Amino acid sequence: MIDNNTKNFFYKNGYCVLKNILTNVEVENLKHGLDEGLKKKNIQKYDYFNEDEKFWPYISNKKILNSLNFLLNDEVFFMDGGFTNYKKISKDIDEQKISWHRDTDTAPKIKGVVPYCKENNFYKVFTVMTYLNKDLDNTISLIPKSHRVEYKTTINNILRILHWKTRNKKNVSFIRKIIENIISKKIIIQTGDCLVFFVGLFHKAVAPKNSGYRKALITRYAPRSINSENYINYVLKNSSRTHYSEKEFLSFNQSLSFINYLKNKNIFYQ
Ligand SMILES: O=C(O)CCC(=O)C(=O)O
Ligand SMILES: [Fe+2]
Repeated sequence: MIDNNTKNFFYKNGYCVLKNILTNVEVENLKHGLDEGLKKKNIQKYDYFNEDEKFWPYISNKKILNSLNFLLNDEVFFMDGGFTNYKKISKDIDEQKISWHRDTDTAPKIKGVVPYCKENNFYKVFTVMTYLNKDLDNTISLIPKSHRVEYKTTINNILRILHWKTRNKKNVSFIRKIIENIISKKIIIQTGDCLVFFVGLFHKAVAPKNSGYRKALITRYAPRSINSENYINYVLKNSSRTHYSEKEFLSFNQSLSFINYLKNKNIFYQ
């Protein structure tokens, strides 16, 4: 399904797109599940997949798991994930208030540990994202190569910090636009396809041209390594996300059957 060129691109740039992972029917079912789940709770973002079996086959989707295993030359395990249903990200919010983030940003940086570690020059935990709207252009902005430790000392990173520091400063929006054009790349993800990226890669949502809710499934996987240990024991502990094997998590509805499901699919991290 994916070839060695894609693999090389992935290590070099920090991301790749897995084509044709979901059928139209699967997308529609997931979209329906997401709507129902969120309506019940009246929220826009939800982190507990355990409560809704409809998402379990997606988490253990063979095409995704095989692709990740091929990309990493290793076997991956499920780390965490959730779904979001953001109302139109307005152009105003996008251009003035948002700058790029890493998916490890919920935890404070620790030298040599987060978002890198002494053993690798990138953090070996991965985000898989898929969008469920057919009516929106699901655009995401990425900073290629920003997953690598060398990125810290580049001019590109200085420009990124400037962009971050000038959030909400209307009078420099022209300069911010120029920085965007220089350092980032916008890609549109088609429904049915999945974007995979290193959690250390800087990314940000881009306002769609048309309006609507932006429905996304975000899951994270990792092979067993010092980084996955750190991710579970440190990053997730410092974020609003909870690891599914924790005691607290087990008190949630359906958690035990979810864990058994993951064990059965050989993606339970223990
Ligand atoms: O919706 C998107 O495109 C990005 C979402 C994201 O990066 C996140 O929730 O961490
Ligand atoms: Fe993110």
